[in-house]
Amino acid sequence: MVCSVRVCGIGALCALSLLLPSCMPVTDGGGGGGGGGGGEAPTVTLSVEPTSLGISQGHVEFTWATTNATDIVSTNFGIDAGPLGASGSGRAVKWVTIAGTQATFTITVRNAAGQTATAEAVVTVRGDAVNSPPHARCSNAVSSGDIASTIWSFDPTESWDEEQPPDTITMRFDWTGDGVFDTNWAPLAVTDHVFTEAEARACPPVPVTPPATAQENYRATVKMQVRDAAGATATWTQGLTLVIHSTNQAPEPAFTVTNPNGTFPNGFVDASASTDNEDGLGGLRFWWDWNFQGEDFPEPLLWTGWSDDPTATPPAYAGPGTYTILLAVMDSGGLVNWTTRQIVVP
Ligand SMILES: [Ca+2]
Ligand SMILES: [Ca+2]
Repeated sequence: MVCSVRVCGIGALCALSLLLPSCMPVTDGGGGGGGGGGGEAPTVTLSVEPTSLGISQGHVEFTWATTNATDIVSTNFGIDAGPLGASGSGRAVKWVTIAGTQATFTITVRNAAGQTATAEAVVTVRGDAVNSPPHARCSNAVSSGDIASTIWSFDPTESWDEEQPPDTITMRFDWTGDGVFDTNWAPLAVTDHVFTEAEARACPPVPVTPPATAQENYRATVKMQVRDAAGATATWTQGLTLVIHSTNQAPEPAFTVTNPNGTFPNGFVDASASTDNEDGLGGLRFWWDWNFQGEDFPEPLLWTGWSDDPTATPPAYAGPGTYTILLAVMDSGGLVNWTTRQIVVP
């Protein structure tokens, strides 16, 4: 009854679709009049992408989600009736032909007690012959793994195009997200990749906090581009964490406070005394918390604002008191260590 349960690959489109006629659940009192304790009434939502086609026929992608439903009773877009399976959701790309200016597609589901619910989605005809870019779809279940041994498997075979069949779509991959594609154009197919150390080190490091001192993490942004027969392209991306096991040691942070009893910001701090087994000072980055209050450090959301400059100027403090300054230092391998000092503001 409510259009709130959705399964969708693109969050923004999901949210948007709540406002569009493409997502129109319909209540259907259904055949479940009596129902001997058959549980809650079923719900179903249906959305379609795109919501308009240039001409009167083409591929569209249906996505549906249900609650309390056990079976699909019927659809008018070519999905067989039958059990929903465990997920209560699904998708299908179908070739549709629209008579007139729009078509309404429906799905009806039911629960074990026989109560039914129906949802609708509408596709209109724009009346232009503009080629639409393909829809990039790819799945990969592994988000983090070791270089040289983890096999990442990317499945782009659900990519599709509004005008042309999937076997006309080609794909290519950029493993590190540097904009240089590492594979040639090829037909859609499951593609495996094992990252090398060089590929990992070409990606931005991710902070790793001790005691995981024998590990370096890097963040790869994999890009898969698909191209339709007319040359239009679309791109899918996914961030992966690549792990290198190494002997890298965490840095040893140290800093001095000048004018510790003065009123900041007249003073400044200097972390130039920080050291690292593998990196010189120039290979280190610095992060400050000017008023550390014993939070559950480190908080990953706080890993922003890294500076290459070991010196900094604290802000003005609110009033007299004892404050704790925390310095975190990250080396070129992403290993982080930290230390604190107290200052007295009179
Ligand atoms: Ca196309
Ligand atoms: Ca190091």
